[in-house]
Parts: sequence; structure tokens; C-alpha cells
Amino acid sequence: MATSATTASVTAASRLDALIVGAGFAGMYMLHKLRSAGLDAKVVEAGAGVGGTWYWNRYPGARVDIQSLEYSFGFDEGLEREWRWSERYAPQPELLRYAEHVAERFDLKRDILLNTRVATAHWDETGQEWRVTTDGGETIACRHLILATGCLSIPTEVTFPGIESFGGAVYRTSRWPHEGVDFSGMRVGIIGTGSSAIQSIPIIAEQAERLTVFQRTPNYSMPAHNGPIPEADLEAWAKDPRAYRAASKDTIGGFQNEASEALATDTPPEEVRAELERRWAWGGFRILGAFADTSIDPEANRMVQDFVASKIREQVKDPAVADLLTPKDHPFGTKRPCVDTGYYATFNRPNVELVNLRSEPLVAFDSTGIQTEVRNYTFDAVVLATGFDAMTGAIDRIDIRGAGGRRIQDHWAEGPRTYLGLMVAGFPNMFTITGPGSPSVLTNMINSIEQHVEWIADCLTVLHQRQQTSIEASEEAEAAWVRHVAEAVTPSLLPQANSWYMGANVPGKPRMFMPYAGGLNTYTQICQDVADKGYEGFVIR
Ligand code: N01
Repeated sequence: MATSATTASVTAASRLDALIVGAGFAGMYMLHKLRSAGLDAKVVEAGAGVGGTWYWNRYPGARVDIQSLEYSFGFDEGLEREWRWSERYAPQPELLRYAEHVAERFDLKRDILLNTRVATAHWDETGQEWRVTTDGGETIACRHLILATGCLSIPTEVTFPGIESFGGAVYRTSRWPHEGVDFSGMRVGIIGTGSSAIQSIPIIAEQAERLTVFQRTPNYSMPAHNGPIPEADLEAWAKDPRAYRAASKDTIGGFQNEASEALATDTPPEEVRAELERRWAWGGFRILGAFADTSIDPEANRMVQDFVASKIREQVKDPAVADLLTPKDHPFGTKRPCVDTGYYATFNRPNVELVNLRSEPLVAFDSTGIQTEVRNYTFDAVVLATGFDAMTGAIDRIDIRGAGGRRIQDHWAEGPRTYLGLMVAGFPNMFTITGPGSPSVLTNMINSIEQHVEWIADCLTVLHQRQQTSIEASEEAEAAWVRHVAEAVTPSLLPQANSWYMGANVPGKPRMFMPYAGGLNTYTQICQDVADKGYEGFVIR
């Protein structure tokens, strides 16, 4: 396999303390923490560079949807001081530069094996270690296996009849060419209207001669109002970065959102409207914190749905197109809302058309483009923005076998089961970072990553000091956590949507709400209590 001068060779004859899979933000910070604790750790990464999500998702318009001041590492004051974000929501190239900077600053690359995918990971009972093989033929022995494989890293295997016969180019948003794509003068089709499409459509529309958007289900999208970082945030952060970070982490979503305790149903309609307007004008996810009952009460949620529908009508000139772009099949916030720059207004452009795949189903591709039941569309290029096999996809694709040779796919046959989203019963010494059963995708991922990495590093340090060799979630603790994850989401409207949170976008995937909806602040306290009680629910030997 390709290795660069700065890349590690991990074909270690001796056993590593830990092997980390993935060199995104989670894997990089995990490596740094374990090294700092004096443990011998290395990383295996499938990509040719670090950065995970921000390495792969290079489509036009890709940018973060949580303000960069909060979507960035807080663990090192030096790193924090020397890095300046150019805008509220950093674009992908800047996020990738940041990931590279982190790798350089902490000299991480010498322990990262790039261009290498983990193929198998089998627990060896006798040696009390994981035996890992890679697609490059290496075998690596490690005491602990840490999956930092990302929640949205494996695209779904969506395909369309005849796609191979299409004479134009096909691009997937999550596997975008590194050299970029110039759509000037082209007739372009895009399938999907999730976050990836909603970010890329306005940019592609500016370049292409014609853009046709194939929509199956409309999504709620809020304006980013991207620009300079708001003065109030900058001041609060500069005054006391530690306090600012702590305030972000002490929230349900891991970012500051002015979460209100007020109930929309107890508030006069004009005040509800005024508050939603104020938050819409601020931009991004702030509207999510407007009222405490919108995530649990259909009537309160309906007020936000109606408000967003009115905003879509304000932005889209053609009422029929506005209506088509308005979600009707799921409550607001039950799919991750999108954050856009000029998405709805793009449909006022003369070179953009919207095709409703519900009334005009896609039949097949042919050599010239796409046939629906109504028309043939001719394209030079088609973009697939069709989503990810979320939360379990990257883990399922590794042949992982725990104690007694049990396959993780079998253990998770009815949906992913974990204890705290950190460990799986029967899979000793294997950790997941932002795994199913943790708040992860419902939060600011970097704050969730920091919490997980620090908990795992503390745990391994304790084991190391006590010369204990294995830790495993007990069956009982795992079963209780799975019940608690289900209970935590029950009062909310979240399970009502056919979302990737529910596994609904992958045919055959078990329907189960995968992330923990109890909030990052509550979850962090639970994890701390578990550790304080001597790692309650874990079997340590
Ligand atoms: O994927 P999605 P995404 N025929 O699953 C459609 C994060 N993210 O990559 O809803 C036709 O949301 C599908 O239609 P439907 C963020 O957490 C963040 O956009 O199944 N259409 C849907 O419209 C986000 O939630 C950012 O009916 C088909 C679309 O494809 C998550 O990643 C940016 C189809 C997929 O939407 C996923 O977002 C980007 C078919 N056969 C992503 N199959 C930030 O802003 C699927 N679709 C940070």
C-alpha cells in the first residue's frame, strides 16, 4: 500500500496498546490522548489524508452547520489561540486545512497509516488481544481496538437501473473528485434533497447551463446567514475560551442555542411568530431552541412547520414550486434540519427546474440521461446526493468477531446494541467513538468526540495503571442502556420520520432510533458517574 515519508508503518511485530480505525477528528484526538498517556497507539485510515468527513465530502458548497467557533477542538489552548476561522460556518477546504494543521501540530502523521482499510478484526481469547488485518495484507495485534469510523462515512449503495449505460459523468457528493468539477455549460441533474444536495444546488446552479433537481422528499432548511462570526460570540469566547467551551458542552446539543424553557402552546401566536422570526434572522439551528415543546408536542411543532412553510413561500416565486419544496410528511426537526445559503431562492432561477419523483417516478438511466414516467431528461453530468448508511455502516463493513467468534452483524441483527454507545457486550476491549447509543449525530460532533475520547483515554489509563488487560460491557448493562436509549426518544416526535436516524434510508436495515436523545450534558454526567463508580456495568479483568 502507498505510504508517505511521514506515514507510519504499523506492521508491528509487538502488540500495540491500541489501534484506532479512522483519522478524522475522532481518530486524531484519540491518538494524541493515548500518546500523551504513554500508550503505544497507531491509526489506520482508508483515505489518502486525514480529516474524515472533511477529507471525503468535497462537493461544492460543503460547509459545517454548527458555528466554527464551537465546531473546533477546545482541548488545547495553544491550538485554540493560533487558529482563526474566516467565517461563522467554515467551508470544507478550511476544515480540511484545520484537520491537517492538527495533524502537523501534534505530530500525528508518523503514527497514521494512510490508504489502508481495516478488513477484519478478530478477538483472540488466548492472547487477550485483537488481531486486525488490512486490505494491504498487514496483520496488526493490539490490546484495544478503537473504532473512530464516523457516523456518516459510508454512502448508501443506492443505484438506478441503466446507470452504467449513461454516457455522461456521475458524481457522488461524498466521493467528490479532489480536483473539483467545472459544470460550466453543462446540463446537470442532481438526485436527492438532503443537506449535501441543499448545500451544493445553489453553487451548481450558478455554474451549469441547466440544473434539474430530482426530489423525492422535501426537507426543512434554515438560512445560515453565513458571514463574520457574530461579535457577541467572539467576545464571549475571547473573554474566557474555557467558559465558552464549557457552556457549549453543558447543553443538549453540544452548542449554544439560547434554548428556551417557554412553551409555544402557552405563548400568544404573535409572540411565537416574533420569536421564530428573530431566530430565523439569526440563522442556522437557533430556531430549534425557540420553544421547549416543539420537539415533543405535535401542536407546537405544527407552529414551526407553518412558519417555515411561510418562509419557503416568501422565497420561492412560483407557488406550485414552493408547495413542492414544503415538507409535509414529517414534523420539523425529526430529520436533521438543513442549513443553507440561497437554497430556496435558487428555484427562482430560469435555469433550474424541480422534478417531483413522487408524481413522476424515475424509471431508469439511459445513455443520454434520465427517464421518468413522464419525460426523458438529457444530461452531461448527474450528481448523486443520496445519503449514507448512517451510524452502523462503517462498522458493519469490517468483519468484526468478538468473544467466541460472534460477528458484530449478528449481534446487531435487530439494530445496534451498545452500552453508552462506547462498548458492545461480547466484544472486549473494543470501543466506538460516537457510536450508536451515544448522542453523536444529534449534537455538535466535535464536543461529543472530545467527551468520548477523554472518557476512553481515562479508562485505558486506569486499566494500564492497574495492569488490567480487558474491559467489556456486561450483557445486563448493555440491555439496560438499549432500553434507556429507546425510553429517551419515546416522548419526542423524532421516531415519526423515515430518517437515517431510524435506519429508514437503507433497505433491510432494522428500524431503530440509533442515537441517544437524552442530550450531551445528561449523557456526559452518566458516563462520569459510571467511571466514578469503578466503571459500573463493565467487566474488568
Ligand atoms: O443525505 P440524506 P445527505 N431516489 O440522507 C434522496 C450530514 N450532512 O448526504 O428523503 C431518489 O439527508 C433522499 O430522498 P428521501 C447531515 O447530518 C451535514 O444529504 O429518502 N432519491 C434524500 O433527499 C445530514 O443529515 C452537512 O425520499 C433518493 C437524499 O437522497 C446527513 O449528513 C452537509 C434515493 C439523501 O439525503 C446526510 O445528508 C451534508 C432514490 N433511490 C451532510 N435515495 C452539513 O451541513 C435517496 N434519495 C454539515
